[in-house]
Amino acid sequence: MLASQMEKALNDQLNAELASDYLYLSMAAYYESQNLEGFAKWMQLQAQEEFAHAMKIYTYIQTRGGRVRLGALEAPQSEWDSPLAAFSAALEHERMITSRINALVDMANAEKDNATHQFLMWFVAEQVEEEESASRVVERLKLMEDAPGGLFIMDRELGSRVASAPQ
Ligand code: OFO
Repeated sequence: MLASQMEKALNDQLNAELASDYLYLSMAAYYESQNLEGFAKWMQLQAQEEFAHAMKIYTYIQTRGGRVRLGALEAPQSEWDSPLAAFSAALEHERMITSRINALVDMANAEKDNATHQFLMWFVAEQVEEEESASRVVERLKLMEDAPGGLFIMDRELGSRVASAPQ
């Protein structure tokens, strides 16, 4: 059985993952508007991953006899100054999610909730990947800021992303 404080915090994280889904879908739409379809596809797949993260938490709350309660989602930002600005915002967002996950781990430890601690370890590892993949794109975009041709090469590369297998 989940302690009520933990249940509430996991529901909040479920909401944050759905907000991530919504944000990345908004970024996908922004890249579509810039005719960067590869970037848009990357963001659409990222949005799908975020939905899968949300469902992982949904299932865990249910499995532990908790109650899922969905909260409101704010409208995400829809415009950015440049392709780099949007990806930098994605990286910042992932850093924020990482700190949320770390706070959840601290709470699970404080409550001696070993099952939730173990559950969250998947998210700890996932956040390393999430930050690394966003950061790699940001760094490359910075390098090619004065060479717009590079943007189209990157667009092709990002468009080759494939959906990751459900975990
Ligand atoms: Fe769910 O990892 Fe991104 O936000």
